[in-house]
Amino acid sequence: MAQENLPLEATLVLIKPDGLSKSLTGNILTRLSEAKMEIAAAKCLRVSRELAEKHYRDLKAKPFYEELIQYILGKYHSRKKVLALVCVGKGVIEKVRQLAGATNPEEADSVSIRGQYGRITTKGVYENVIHASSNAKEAEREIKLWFEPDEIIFDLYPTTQSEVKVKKRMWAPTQVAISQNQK
Ligand code: IDP
Ligand code: MG
Repeated sequence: MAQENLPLEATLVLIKPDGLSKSLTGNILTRLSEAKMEIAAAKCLRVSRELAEKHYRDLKAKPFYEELIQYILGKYHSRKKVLALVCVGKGVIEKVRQLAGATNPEEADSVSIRGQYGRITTKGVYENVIHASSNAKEAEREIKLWFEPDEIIFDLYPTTQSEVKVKKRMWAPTQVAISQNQK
């Protein structure tokens, strides 16, 4: 199908802890931008167990589930974080799946991101560098799970207004040395 006829879509991309540990961020972002998709949101975060479980809720019964959760939490890597992106473009869901390659890195096309940089660990985890939403329904669910409306530069989905009283951390009015201490 010609590119112009494809529907405008949004997809969630995660550069997983192995991708960050292997310094693949630049490479992956280059591939995404060369494929003419726009980054509409990005953040680097430590994944909580709750978020990991919600993200992988459909895989709970799988034998590799616990290892998968440990993997996305960064327990097996020096970089205990994930880079989460929302990519927007025509036919972007399938395009990013193609760039990512097959789930099993040993079966993935050798020029795909997973084929080039993924591996299967001795524990049997598919360390496949990148997550990409599999269809429009999943993309919506995942984007809403990882991002709040105001973190995305486009209004992708309908929003509502609600007044909430929240306690949140603010910058303290002092100047101190940068700390990488974990919370
Ligand atoms: P996908 O990431 O290609 O959409 P899913 O089936 O949604 O594949 O699985 C989510 C993640 O779980 C995969 O990216 C991979 O890290 C891991 N995974 C999937 N299937 C297996 C498996 O059979 N063994 C080990 N890990 C797996
Ligand atoms: Mg999937």
